[in-house]
Amino acid sequence: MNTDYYPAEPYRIKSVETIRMNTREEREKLIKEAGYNTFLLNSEDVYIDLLTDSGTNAMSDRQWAGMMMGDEAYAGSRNFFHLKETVQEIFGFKYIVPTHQGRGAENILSQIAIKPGQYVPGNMYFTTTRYHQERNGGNFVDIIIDQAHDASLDIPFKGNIDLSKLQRLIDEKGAENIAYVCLAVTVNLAGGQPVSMKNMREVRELTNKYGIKVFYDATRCVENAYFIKEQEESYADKSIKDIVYEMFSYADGCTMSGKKDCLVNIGGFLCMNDEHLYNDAKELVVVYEGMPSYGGLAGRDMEAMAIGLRESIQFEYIEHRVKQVRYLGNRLLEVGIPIIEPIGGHAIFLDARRFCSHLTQEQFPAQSLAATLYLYSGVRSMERGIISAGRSKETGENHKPKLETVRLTIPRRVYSYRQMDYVANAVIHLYSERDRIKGLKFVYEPKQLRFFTARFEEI
Ligand code: PM9
Repeated sequence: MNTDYYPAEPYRIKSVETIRMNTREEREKLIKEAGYNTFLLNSEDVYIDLLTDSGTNAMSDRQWAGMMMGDEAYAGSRNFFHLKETVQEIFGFKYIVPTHQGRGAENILSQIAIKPGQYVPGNMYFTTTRYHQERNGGNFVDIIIDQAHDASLDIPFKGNIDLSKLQRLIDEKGAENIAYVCLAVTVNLAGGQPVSMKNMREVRELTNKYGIKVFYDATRCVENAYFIKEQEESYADKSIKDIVYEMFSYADGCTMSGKKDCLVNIGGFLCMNDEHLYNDAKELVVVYEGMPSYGGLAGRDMEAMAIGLRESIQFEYIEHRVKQVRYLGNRLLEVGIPIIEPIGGHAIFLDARRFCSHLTQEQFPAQSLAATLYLYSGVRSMERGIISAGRSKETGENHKPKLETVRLTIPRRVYSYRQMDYVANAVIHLYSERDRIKGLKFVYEPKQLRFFTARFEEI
């Protein structure tokens, strides 16, 4: 792999948004007021915003032009048909139900495809996905390969499903008690790690034997396709479009947060091939989102999503995207900063266990590291560790994930390499003073998805 090659931006900039750096004294006050939770900071108080790559994309001139072509009819908008044709062509599914964002699709899928008490195996959990599965009586079971939980292990396709874990679950619980396999491409909380085509094919073969459905979380599927092209034998000469198509040929459907790989600021959808499931989904989409031809979105948003999806499968775009993330990661690795390896598709994950080795996991090292990075530099990041993992629905105890990380998430087409340098220098400086990072405790703990709104104070 040639990691030293960082392509220049395959776009030029015609609209800019000014960002401002505040003082350390101001930030000290602001992060305290925000309860040491970076989600509770105002965006205007942030210099470089790496909280998330969700909905933070810069849209192209063509997407903005498409916004002006919005057909805002209540039913049967032409933009829906454009989106439907685009998704059918790129993913190959028969049916598509638009939703306001990814979790809208997860809500509907979980309700129509899970019977209370059933198991939902997946390649590591995602917060909103698992929440909807559990809310509908499902039991999430992590069947990702063990190596995915080891931050420093540098092996390809660390998002793969462990087929023996899946087989064991089928043998122990019975195929009829498995709602479906939820396969995320890429795996966000494992560090944006991809799944190989071989693994997707094998999961399909195994589930076919038992008649078990497979739904993909397609959120970052184009990034996954890039890794397949770069690292999997026999895919080097295939187009990203062909790789994406083959990936989804091994699935029965998918949920999609368009806010990531569809290059938009809002939107999502649910896809499937099964007509009965589609009819069930249509009945629910009118309850939670809107007509099946808009699903909580304006016509213009569906148009921007259709155009963005096509742009995201352009090789020049996705190569630059993945390499820019890799640039930041390699700057940190060069000087020995502990991060999840290999570098994934959408973010760099600082390994807070090693970064803050003076703190225990119960002292919330990743939460504190994210807050302190903001204090030092105005860079906003996000905790992805014990706080995000939440509590077990059975025991009420904290889930204690092996990966205790801070995510520096790179928005698409937004920041320059020079801004990545600023971030790298800030992290390197903080690393040299890491023993000053203090532990935190809850002062407010929400019952669900607590990372969004929890508040903390220093121990
Ligand atoms: N991901 C992220 O920042 C935004 C919510 S958490 C701050 O990573 C996957 C793999 C996601 C995801 C959102 C969703 C939900 C599903 N699957 O945010 O509802 O990364 O569009 O999508 C976020 P929505």
